[in-house]
Amino acid sequence: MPRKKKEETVDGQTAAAPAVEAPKKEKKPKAEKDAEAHAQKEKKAPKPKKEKPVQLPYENVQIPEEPVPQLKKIQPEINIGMIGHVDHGKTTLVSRLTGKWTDTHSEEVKRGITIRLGYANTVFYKCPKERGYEAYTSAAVCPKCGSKCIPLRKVSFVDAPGHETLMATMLSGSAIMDCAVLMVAANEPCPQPQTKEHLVALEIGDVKNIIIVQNKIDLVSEEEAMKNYEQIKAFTKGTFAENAPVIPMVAQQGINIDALIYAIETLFKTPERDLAKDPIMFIARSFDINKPGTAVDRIAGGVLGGALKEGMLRKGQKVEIRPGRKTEKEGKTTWVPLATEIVSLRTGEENIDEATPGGSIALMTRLDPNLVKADALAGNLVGLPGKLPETWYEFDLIPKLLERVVGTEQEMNVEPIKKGEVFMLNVNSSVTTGVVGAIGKDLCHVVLKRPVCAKKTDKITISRLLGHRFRLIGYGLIK
Ligand SMILES: Nc1nc2c(ncn2[C@@H]2O[C@H](COP(=O)(O)OP(=O)(O)OP(=O)(O)O)[C@@H](O)[C@H]2O)c(=O)[nH]1
Ligand SMILES: [Mg+2]
Ligand SMILES: [Zn+2]
Repeated sequence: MPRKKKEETVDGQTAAAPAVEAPKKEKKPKAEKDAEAHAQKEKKAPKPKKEKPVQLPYENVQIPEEPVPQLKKIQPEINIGMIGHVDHGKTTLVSRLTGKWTDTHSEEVKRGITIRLGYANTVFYKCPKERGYEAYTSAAVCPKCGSKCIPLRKVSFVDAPGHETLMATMLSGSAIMDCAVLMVAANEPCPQPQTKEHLVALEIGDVKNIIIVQNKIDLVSEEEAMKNYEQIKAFTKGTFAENAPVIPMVAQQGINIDALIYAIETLFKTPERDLAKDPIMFIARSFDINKPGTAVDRIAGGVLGGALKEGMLRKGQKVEIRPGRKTEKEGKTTWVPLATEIVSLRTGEENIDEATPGGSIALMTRLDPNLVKADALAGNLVGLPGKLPETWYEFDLIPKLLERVVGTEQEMNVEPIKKGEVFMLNVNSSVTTGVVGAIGKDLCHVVLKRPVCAKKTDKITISRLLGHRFRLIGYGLIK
């Protein structure tokens, strides 16, 4: 049975949307979920079989001497997006794969939806005894036979929100995704509006390596599941997702999770990163870690959390933050770049000396903690002094519009751009709004509310206010 549609709005994402009290969705508290998940695991895992001398199914696999070799790399190698329509099971699947429930924000728990981007890492392993896809797991000890597994790779999931008002967040997440899993719930007709809108966002962002998960097959008959599968195939036909595998799953119970991990390990290769490039980090969060009343000489500098898009960052490096701090001078608002130094670097719970792209990282800096409070620097970029892309307060945009608005319940045609209309623009994990000024042939002038840093080759996604919500209508390049 399809779930009731959620209609709440979320602050900061839809400037013009009225704030409506959110209906609560019954989502189980984490502890209960974990306990359930655990019980489920115990039920599912067959008793370890008696060891008998079997021929190894893979010639190259060596059963490791104890202890099992550990992965050398502390940082995840790849960012896998988790995308799709609201409620289709993205966070549930991430938690199944990583053991982490990423919806921890109090609003998220209350509303039962994802609001912020969630990051969760895991290591994928291969059991030396199982055959084919059944050998793949995210457990160090094989849940099927109890063997010690061989670690393959550390990966990071970027869990995007599916709610229609949270496209800005999804778009900032897509800026760091290397590939993605598209979740489609089998108990609703496919495609739902954000199934389409997220797929378009990936296409614009050039994230073209995807796997489709057909989730919640426990809620439908085999016949309905097949009908839904045909809908998925018809929907992706002719798009970049046409040949993506479709894996039927019950994320809640981890059914077919081995097949998904196998597909990820086979299809989502670690991207080759050019570490010699100038680093660009997207700031997603910024905060002050000092307790009130900390002695002046013990105050720690501001902390910046986010993801490295390209290049490397090292401990001790001098860095610049752009667009920087908002300042008012003689009635004029400008943004001034900030300069600081990386005191230390962390990924997950571990300190590292240098960071490469993959997963989320945190930089401890010498910034005045007052500058970073309450995510004040979210949307900024970190890079080497003088090496970040230009800061734009206004620009001429060459728009490439879609034919149809796909994120609405009823698709509609994308009307031409009008002078005076307000756009939401996303680029490099940051979001701003802009007002359209003069319109020329194949371009329009846009004055931004907050400046953004972008190269001329960066695609800037354009969303238009339709009704109360911003809907993706295309992208543009700065002329
Ligand atoms: N029956 C069934 N329910 C599931 C399955 N996977 C997830 N659910 C339930 O579906 C609801 C939504 O799951 P979430 O993981 O929060 O969905 P989501 O896609 O992350 O939602 P948003 O982040 O808000 O877009 C929860 O109540 C889950 O327990 C499944 O395989 N079968
Ligand atoms: Mg979620
Ligand atoms: Zn095994």
